[in-house]
Amino acid sequence: MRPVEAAAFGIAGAAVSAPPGLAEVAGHLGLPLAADGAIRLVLDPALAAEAYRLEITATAVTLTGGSAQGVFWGVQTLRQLGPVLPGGVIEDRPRYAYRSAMLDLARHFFTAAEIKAHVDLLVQFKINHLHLHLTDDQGWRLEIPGWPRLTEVSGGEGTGVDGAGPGFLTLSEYADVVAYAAARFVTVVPEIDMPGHVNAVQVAYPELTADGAPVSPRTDAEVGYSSLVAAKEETYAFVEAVLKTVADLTPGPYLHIGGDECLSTPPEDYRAFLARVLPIPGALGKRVIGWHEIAAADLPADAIVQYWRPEAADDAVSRAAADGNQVIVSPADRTYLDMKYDSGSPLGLDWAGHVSVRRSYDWDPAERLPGVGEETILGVEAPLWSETLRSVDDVRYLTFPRLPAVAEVAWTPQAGRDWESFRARLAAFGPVWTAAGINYHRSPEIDWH
Ligand code: IFG
Repeated sequence: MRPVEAAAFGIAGAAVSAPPGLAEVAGHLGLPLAADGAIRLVLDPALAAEAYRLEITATAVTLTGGSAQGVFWGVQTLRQLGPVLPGGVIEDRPRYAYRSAMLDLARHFFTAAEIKAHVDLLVQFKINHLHLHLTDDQGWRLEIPGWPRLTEVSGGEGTGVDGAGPGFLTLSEYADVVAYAAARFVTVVPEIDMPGHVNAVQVAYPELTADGAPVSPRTDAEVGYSSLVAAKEETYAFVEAVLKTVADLTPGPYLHIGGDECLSTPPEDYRAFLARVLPIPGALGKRVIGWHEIAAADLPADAIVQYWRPEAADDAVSRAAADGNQVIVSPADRTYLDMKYDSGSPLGLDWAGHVSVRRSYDWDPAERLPGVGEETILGVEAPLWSETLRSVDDVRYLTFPRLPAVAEVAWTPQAGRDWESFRARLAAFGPVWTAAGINYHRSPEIDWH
């Protein structure tokens, strides 16, 4: 922002003037509409879709966006600048197109209402994708017509790491979440994890195990012990039915098929399974995303590899990048919101070490993995796994304030980033989150207002 050019401008009591295409976005300001409103929303297709220009004088605010989405991001900035606005001009646009948060519904289920409330918080930091981890060993959280036991059994009582359950999204609840997110320019990315992390599938449908024998439900937090059977045709009937249902329900361009921690899948079976499954999202009109282990298989040209481990390098990911596959960067040692902040954190895990607010902020995705440079990176994601979560308050304790840090990594070019500047700006959110009843972690790294 240029130096203050005019006296402060008070938002309170102002009205908004907007063309018809921006009326819904104007609604997010929570101010009355008026043709002569002092806050003017303008569309300028010459700007990039997510870009905006905010011009504030003593008497007026002009917010111009490349699309309604760009104006919506400008609205978030306007809201952050607070009720009394400094004069000046901001011209802003995102570094990466894919700016995402993941929520694990499998280990602990969150309702549609809780997910929608989460979206309201994510958009304040211009996050534009919500990855929903819908299935895992402990629970299956999305109704699939024709496969009722997936939710009746594995979305029922006693499922999840907390053995709480029941919990699953009906088709209409999922559609409601997708629509709510889309109205806020957030694309839902559904994940059906396979061929590993499938104990919940095999509890519901024993015919999908190697010997057809029933398996017991699991409420512990172990990983890597389950696998679909690559040699069984029933496996692919199941996978095709599920992916078609999810694709039909999801307007967004992505379908995530997991692929992580398949420690019980022989490597040649893993590759054979992926050879048959990786093309399915494409056949359904979607782009496939997988955790980075899928780079061991032959990838469709537009497949996206999501890097998640803390190691400094991964040869298969570098090779996939060299072959032209795009990468989502979500290294556990920087972006995993389920990592403890420090040894005092009452929630979270620590297998990737402690992740302080500064550790979530002070890194460059383009320098994180050899062979994965700026042009290869589709974007950044902050996953939140729910093994240690029992409530929305728990979600918010681990999410805030590190999600804003990762969101700025995904939005702001490296040259514009600075830890001291970020921590000073973040401090202003303390009273806002407290007033909103948001259970954030009052990190000692920040001089909260
Ligand atoms: N790794 C597993 C998750 C979860 C996580 C907890 C991935 C891709 C550890 N897979 O992260 O299921 O258990 O931090």
